[in-house]
Amino acid sequence: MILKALDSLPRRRNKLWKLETVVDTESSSHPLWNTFQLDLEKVTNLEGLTEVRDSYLGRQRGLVALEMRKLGQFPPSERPEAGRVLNELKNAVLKALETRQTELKKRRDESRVREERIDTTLPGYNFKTGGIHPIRRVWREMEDIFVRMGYTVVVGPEIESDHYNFEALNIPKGHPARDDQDTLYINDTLLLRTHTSPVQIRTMEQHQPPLRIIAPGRVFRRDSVDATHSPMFHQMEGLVVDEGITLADLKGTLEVFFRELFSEETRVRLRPSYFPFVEPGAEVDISCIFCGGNGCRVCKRSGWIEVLGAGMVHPRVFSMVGYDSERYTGFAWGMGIDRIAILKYQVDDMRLLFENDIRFLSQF
Ligand code: 2NL
Repeated sequence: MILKALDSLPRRRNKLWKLETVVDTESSSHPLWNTFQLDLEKVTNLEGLTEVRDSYLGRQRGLVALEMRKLGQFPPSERPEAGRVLNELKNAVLKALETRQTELKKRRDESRVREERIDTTLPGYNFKTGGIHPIRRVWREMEDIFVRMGYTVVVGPEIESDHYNFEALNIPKGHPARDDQDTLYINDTLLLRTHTSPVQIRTMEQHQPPLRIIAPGRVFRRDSVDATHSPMFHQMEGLVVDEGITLADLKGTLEVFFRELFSEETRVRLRPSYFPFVEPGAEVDISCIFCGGNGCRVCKRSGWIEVLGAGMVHPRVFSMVGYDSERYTGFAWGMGIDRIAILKYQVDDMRLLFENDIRFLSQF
């Protein structure tokens, strides 16, 4: 193998010719050499190369082997020379095949690298991520506002006793609120809580005033499902107990809360109402968050939207948890988280909140 002096070679795009092209391969003067070279030139892949190798170097039918067998027909004086030429042919063929094989392998590897290359600049797969359910979003926002005002979040069991759900809240046996029609009973004494008030009762039993707590959670009623009812919904109750707490504290607290939740313009009004566990009791309205109080479809032209029930804790409730009702007063309220979510996102059917249809949920 002879390498030509590099500077004697033609240049192409400032690059040297590939070394293979300047290798002065072994050659042969045998007539088969030319046909072999022509065959070799036609080869474009490794499979084709194997065919050419077999047809020339195959032990039985290979053209070189056939020539070897013909050696005996030469006159003895010419045999050594004919043998040498044939050997030279065989070596040249071997060498050329080897060179071509190296080239073809390299070409195959290069094209595989090209074809199988991974384009790391392509954008990734766009997979769907979960979102926060609208009820949970509102729940968190409401919690955040009260926590910033110094409240503590308390939780308790969803399965309650008759005592904590009703008795301790001044709802005696025979009271309409205890009706089997409304409450999901498990047995004579156990039931699914109908509000989160029992959590507040339990907290009062374990902590002395002053107390500032909110109790969010799932509550259950024996209701059929329709656009405005669900047997399971979410409630948040609040309770403040200290010396000198008045109804004005309740109103001020709710004003701060709703101005934070909706807008600075929101007004709050209390209308007298009745709940067994408060006295006095009130229904609380806010000025319509859609029309600002001018009257629209949502507030049914009244300018007000009812959002919760509240009142001053009944002295009997305090006595039952062992608080001195002469020394302490407190306010309490309860509101539906689902109802606030429906208002805030203008959902017209409560069932959307519980069906978990991805077309609905993915909008949040
Ligand atoms: C409503 C009414 C209300 C309370 C809940 C309460 C809790 C204790 C003591 C006194 Cl421990 N009251 N909670 C008070 C008034 C109303 O909820 O309509 N909620 C959706």
